[in-house]
Amino acid sequence: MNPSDPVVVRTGGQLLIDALKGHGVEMVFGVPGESYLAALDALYDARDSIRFVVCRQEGGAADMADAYGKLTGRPGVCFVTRGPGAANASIGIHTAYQDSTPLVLFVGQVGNGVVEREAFQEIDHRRMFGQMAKWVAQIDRPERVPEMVSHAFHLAVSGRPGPVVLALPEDMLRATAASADTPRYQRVAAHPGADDMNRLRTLLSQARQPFLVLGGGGWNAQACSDIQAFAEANALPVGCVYRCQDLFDNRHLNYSGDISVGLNPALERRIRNADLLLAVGPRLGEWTTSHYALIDIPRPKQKFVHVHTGAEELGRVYQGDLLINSGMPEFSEMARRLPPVKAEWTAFTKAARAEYEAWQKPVAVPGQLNLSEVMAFLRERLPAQTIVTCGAGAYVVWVHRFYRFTGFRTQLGPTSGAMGYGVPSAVAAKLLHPDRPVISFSGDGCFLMNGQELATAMQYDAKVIFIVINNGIYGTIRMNQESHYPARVIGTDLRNPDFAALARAYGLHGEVVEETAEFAAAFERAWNARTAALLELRVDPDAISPTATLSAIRAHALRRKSN
Ligand SMILES: Cc1ncc(C[n+]2csc(CCOP(=O)(O)OP(=O)(O)O)c2C)c(N)n1
Ligand SMILES: [Mg+2]
Repeated sequence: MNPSDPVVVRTGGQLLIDALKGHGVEMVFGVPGESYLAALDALYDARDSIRFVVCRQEGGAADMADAYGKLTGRPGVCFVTRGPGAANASIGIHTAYQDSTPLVLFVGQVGNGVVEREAFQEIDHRRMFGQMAKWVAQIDRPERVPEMVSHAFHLAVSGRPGPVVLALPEDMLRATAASADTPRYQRVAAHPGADDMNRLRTLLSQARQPFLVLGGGGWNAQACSDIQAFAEANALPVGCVYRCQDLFDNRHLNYSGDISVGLNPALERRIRNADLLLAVGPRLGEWTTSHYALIDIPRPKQKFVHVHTGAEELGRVYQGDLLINSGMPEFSEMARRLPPVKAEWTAFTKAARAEYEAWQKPVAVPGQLNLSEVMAFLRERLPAQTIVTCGAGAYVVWVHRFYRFTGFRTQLGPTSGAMGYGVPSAVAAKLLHPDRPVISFSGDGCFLMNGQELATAMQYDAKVIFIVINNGIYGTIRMNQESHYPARVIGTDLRNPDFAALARAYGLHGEVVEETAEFAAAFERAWNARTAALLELRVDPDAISPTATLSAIRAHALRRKSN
């Protein structure tokens, strides 16, 4: 409906779906529930403009909505039922919160007439999602649907982007009202002031070893291109934080690596010895800062400039010489226009790049299948527009260290370290970008947290290549177990299904790869398969990380204990 059309009587469900249309939504993810049948019925009428992607578990649906939000910068939309559906979806809401992803979760709710009786599947979603979302509300009256959906969309994208939850009592969805639609939402963002930019330029001109750190949410392709121009004009070395490597083309000569788990010691030295740290976008969380040890708290020893989309984040952990509250596109555009300083650190920037390239050379590992070689192959083989997704596990370190992300939104991964993200995010990416190759990485543990979404890939013909790195253990936890409690293994051994056969049961192409030399041909078969494909890579559990084997970690810990 057009906002200027005469107001007609509609159900709450119709008002809701018309509001989504008005905000430009064209794809939503969900698992149905009887609590929101009236909204589903309105989606039936809107089926030509809004695609409802039906998923197999709400955790998968919420992860897909998160991936959609990351890829488009517009709120990903997810529909789930009350109580159990909402509980399943919560992992994706938490991820969206930590990743600053715009997302709106709609939860069918018990009717207003029975609320607070602990009716069937009833839970107060405001309390349930209180700490996980920017705003949680319940729309009790149909006439307020347009207003509250508009508020939700504004909030999801503005300031520090994030998730919003709206509960929908089922009687409200069926009740009628004559409310007008609202116009489409707008994003609200702060801009840096002229003084901020002057001060930044002064600090830069006084530096000898500056370092630019990129991260966080709220970026878009233009902002990335602007920040690249700024880095080039000032010859700045650039690092990207955990899960944000795609904010800067890793092939670019100013790129010097990711600042996250498995940090290159040479890069760590560069950051410690920098005299100016310019952090644009990241919160500088625990995984980025080697458990808050990399940068001094509360006052970094380097001159410190922090730019963030949320005013509340500035000064939260790190005090600075210059704190700028700004959207990423707004800051990056101003940075591009800043007259460059005379950069006397070109040698520093080149050296940082040389260290990154050395760090990317494949390493020797125990076993027949070497993940560093596999990543080196994929680095050459995959086209630049490829999207690579990961969940959480030790396997991710191989991807981060040996692959090269080629620019904005070629990477999807949860800053929250939520396992199970790699499969659903890849399905959403492929549905959104059918022409771009999508490669999904999961560990054997990670995969089974959302492997059911292979069915969604099959149902919608999303031709993803799923790569499962099977080491037979919850490797990350085993590694920590051996390091803190050596030779006392508990709860980390896995007896796995035949993943390739499982993929075939879903109707996909599935193969097992046991040796490095077999990978290239298997990959080409997966690439050329008619359907999505799954490659199960069997790796030696001892090859837990590129820097240490599991047995060495155990031996070292035992020695430490006996001393
Ligand atoms: C949802 C969730 N549950 C538990 C964890 C804790 N955790 C982090 S990594 C990991 C093991 C991952 O195992 P796998 O996917 O096999 O990868 P590997 O570490 O073996 O490479 C676990 C259990 C988590 N991060 N997320
Ligand atoms: Mg594993």
